[in-house]
Amino acid sequence: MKSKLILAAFICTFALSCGGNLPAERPQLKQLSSTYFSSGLESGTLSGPYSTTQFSTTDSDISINSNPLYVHSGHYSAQIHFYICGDSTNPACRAAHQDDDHSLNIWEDSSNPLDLYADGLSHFLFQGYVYIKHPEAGATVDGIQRKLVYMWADTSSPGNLWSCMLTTDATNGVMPVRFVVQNYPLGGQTSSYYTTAALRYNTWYSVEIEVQDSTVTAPPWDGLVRVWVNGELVLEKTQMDLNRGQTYPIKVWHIGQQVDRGNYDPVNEYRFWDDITLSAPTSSQ
Ligand SMILES: [Ca+2]
Repeated sequence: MKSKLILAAFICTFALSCGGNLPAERPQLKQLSSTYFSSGLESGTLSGPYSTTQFSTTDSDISINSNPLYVHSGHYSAQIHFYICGDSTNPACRAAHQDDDHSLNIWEDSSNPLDLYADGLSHFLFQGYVYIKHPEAGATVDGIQRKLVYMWADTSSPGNLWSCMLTTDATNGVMPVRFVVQNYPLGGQTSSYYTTAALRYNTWYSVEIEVQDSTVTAPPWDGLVRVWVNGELVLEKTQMDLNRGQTYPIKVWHIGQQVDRGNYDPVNEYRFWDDITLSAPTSSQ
């Protein structure tokens, strides 16, 4: 109990909004009984057992890892390498403010050839385990924004878009995790964000994100977000205008995307994911 109190105090140090009476149980999770996607990467390839196409398999910076140091369970995990060189005189190092985008992708969009399931989910639970390896020697450690999971409502219809994400910054080796809502997927206006927990390098974390879109297009909103880290509920926001008054559900989950630097600091680091699951209430099918 004492450790939980310490954790809660630590989380509230970073939190913009600490809910106070967070429920001990997670009844909402039990309702999310329909599994749309689940993989522990145990096929040993990026063509997971549930689909040969949902994972990005053409990105040379994403590979299968078999080093047990970086496997959460079983024999394999997914490894993502983020790299941006830091020489301002070398065009290959690109801009000072530069992102590097790599992600495992789960698609739920009938307009996309990778789609296998429904045309988006308005209520879902994403679960996965992430390990952020300490940046390699010579690479910058702090000052990097790292998106963990970037979720988009649509990828093809400007004006019909919204997105949300779990992202981190880094200071002195600590990475506060923020849940962010945007009204546009690609660098759009950030409408709200909430700090949740803090991660450290070289540690596996269970990350769970429940999102339920607002069912109305005008206030009072009824959107819902819950985030758990290592099973602890670290964010619960209700009555949210999540989907910006629109009715478009989330259609793509970018897992791992991205790193984003603000200057010419060199980026060279690895991130690992394992045991990824996406589920939804049966009624959402
Ligand atoms: Ca595994």
